[in-house]
Amino acid sequence: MPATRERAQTNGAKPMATYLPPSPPLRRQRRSDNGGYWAAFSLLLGMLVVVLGFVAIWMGFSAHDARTDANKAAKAAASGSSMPDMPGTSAGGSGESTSFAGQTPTNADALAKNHAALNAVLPPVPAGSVARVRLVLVDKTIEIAPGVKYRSWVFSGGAPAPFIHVRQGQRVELTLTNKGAIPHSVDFHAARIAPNVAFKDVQPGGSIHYSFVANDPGAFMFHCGTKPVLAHIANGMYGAIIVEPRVALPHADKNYVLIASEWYMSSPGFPEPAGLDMAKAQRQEPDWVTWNGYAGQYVTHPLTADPGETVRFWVVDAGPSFDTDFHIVGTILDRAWLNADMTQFQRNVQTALVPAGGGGVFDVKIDQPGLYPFVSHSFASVDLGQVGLLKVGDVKGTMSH
Ligand SMILES: [Cu+2]
Repeated sequence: MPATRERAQTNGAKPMATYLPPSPPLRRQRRSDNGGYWAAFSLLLGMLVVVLGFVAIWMGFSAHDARTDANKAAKAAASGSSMPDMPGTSAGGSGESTSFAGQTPTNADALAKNHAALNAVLPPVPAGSVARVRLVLVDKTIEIAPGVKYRSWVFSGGAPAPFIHVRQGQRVELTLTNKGAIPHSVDFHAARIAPNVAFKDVQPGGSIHYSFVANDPGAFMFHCGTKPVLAHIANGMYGAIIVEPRVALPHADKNYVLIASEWYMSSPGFPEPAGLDMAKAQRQEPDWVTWNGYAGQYVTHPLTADPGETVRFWVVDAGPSFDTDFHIVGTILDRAWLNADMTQFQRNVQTALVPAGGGGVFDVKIDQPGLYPFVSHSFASVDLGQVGLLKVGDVKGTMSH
């Protein structure tokens, strides 16, 4: 704003400087031009008054705008700091949070190697017409990057929750038990069900049961839907339910599930675990972005395939706020079921959008052995940890992208 004001004042002043008469070279000439000179000077003085008047009015409006902006900011900060008392959550709201992006302990490489990467393989579909799903909510400290600990709220022990795989037409019988300290709930995107009934809050110690028929095939998110939802998802309360189409898809040799999510931290996460920085989450300034909850885990422990195999990625973006621009370096997605619409696919897609709260299914068939990074091609996310490797064939070494 100061720059704008300066520009406005300069613009206002310039014409006046331009119109000021030059010093007369001769005294006689000056005398003879006296009347005209004073007339011009009076005119210019009048113009100056008008210009300054406009500047004053403009500055008045600017000051008003600044006050409005300040009030808005104060209100936003207040809403951040009025977070309910929730374990593991830092209210934030100052707008001055420190970034802990990329900060790991000095022995991070060794820790990354020793870390057991989350098994990304899609589990089998349970037999029969009913899939029973039991989710238990717990407060738990987990690791989200090498040596970086986070006080999470998670379904059944992890962020993401264990993958759920059902077949189209199966009835999902869901039981949620809340062993956490505050109310939680579960919202299944694969369900067509009254959310005020099924997705309602479950008090600590309580349970809820509901069922739905998984009539829509695709890769779907589920998450805690308790307010503020931003905090509950950011704290790790999300997972994926894969609904296999009734009519078989083209054959795939490998099926992997990838869930994208961001982490917003109140501290570096070592030596003490971090909690949620709600102000960062509101500003969408994550410290880490991950595949399956842990930064870079499939760089150290790549997913694998043999040359010529078809690899299917079931990708869900849990957010809470970032989209994923799914891309595999060194190849092209042979089939892309965009938005997990399993009725049709596109061929030969370079990058596919998976929106926050959405899913997509992507096939690649890679003939040439090598290391193929899978990323969100929104590269800030790669920088923050959302990168993994698909190792095709028996190749040595690693790479990051
Ligand atoms: Cu929750």
